[in-house]
Amino acid sequence: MQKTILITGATSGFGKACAQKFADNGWQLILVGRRKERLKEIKKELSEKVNVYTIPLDVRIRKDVMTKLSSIPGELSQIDVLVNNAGLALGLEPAHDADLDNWDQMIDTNNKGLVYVTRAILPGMVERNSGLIVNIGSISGNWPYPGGNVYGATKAFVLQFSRNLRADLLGKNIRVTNIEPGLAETEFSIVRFDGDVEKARKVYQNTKALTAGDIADIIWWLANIPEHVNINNLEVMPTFQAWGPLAVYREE
Ligand code: NDP
Ligand code: 8X3
Repeated sequence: MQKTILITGATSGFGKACAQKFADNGWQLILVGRRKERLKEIKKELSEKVNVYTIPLDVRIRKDVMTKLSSIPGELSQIDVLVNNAGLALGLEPAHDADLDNWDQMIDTNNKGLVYVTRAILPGMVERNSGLIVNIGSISGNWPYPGGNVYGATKAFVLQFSRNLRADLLGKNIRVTNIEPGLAETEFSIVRFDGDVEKARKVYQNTKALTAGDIADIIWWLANIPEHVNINNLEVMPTFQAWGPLAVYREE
């Protein structure tokens, strides 16, 4: 039987690359994102290969998540893999200068949206006693950096939520993996810097960041390892990224 993957945040970056990877391998796709035009374009391209169902949806709106995800057509409703990827960072200001609306949006998307989608899809997986949930966390959930304040905290939540899902699902044939990417060139920094493409470009300048395809390849691998193997957590950085020393403030 043809397998089905549901990807949130499928209009760009990791999510879009993941849609392409699974379509190339014959999986049916359910693609979620806010930008309808992008969903339309991706559907047009990928439905030449596979069955594609798009859901224009803002994952922050609980009622819409529950309604739209419960009305997926029958032939697609048995979801084998859920990729909770929709998310964003907004701003890089220190906490005392940060915009509270940005904080709200990150928490609402990266955490509340992710748990709504999980809660909508998980009962079907439990009923079928089968499934894989891939949550997209971040190295920022493990390693603090200036300006990472709420964004990093939302990703620490994703890590702990993933582990707690594992605890709840013990005895069931359902796997949960938290992937924690480091520097990866997508639209992430353009969003973080409110559309400032030049500032975003500098983040990836003169280095070799991860690509969206690298993360899609990892998700494909996770979907294909034996069902009795659960990768709990997978932190992945570009070779050209590592930790610096701890910072020490010194008076002049
Ligand atoms: P992109 O900006 O390229 O993609 C983000 C995706 O999330 C878009 O498809 C966007 O779609 C979707 N999205 C954002 N808000 C919502 C919402 N409210 N409802 C539905 N969809 C939403 O960035 P990435 O591909 O890099 O990011 C994907 C995930 O990876 C995020 O969770 C990010 O935090 C995480 N990550 C990114 C890293 C990086 O360096 N790039 C590193 C570590 C983690 P639309 O706007 O159409 O709704
Ligand atoms: C994205 C990686 O280091 O910019 O989650 O926070 S980082």
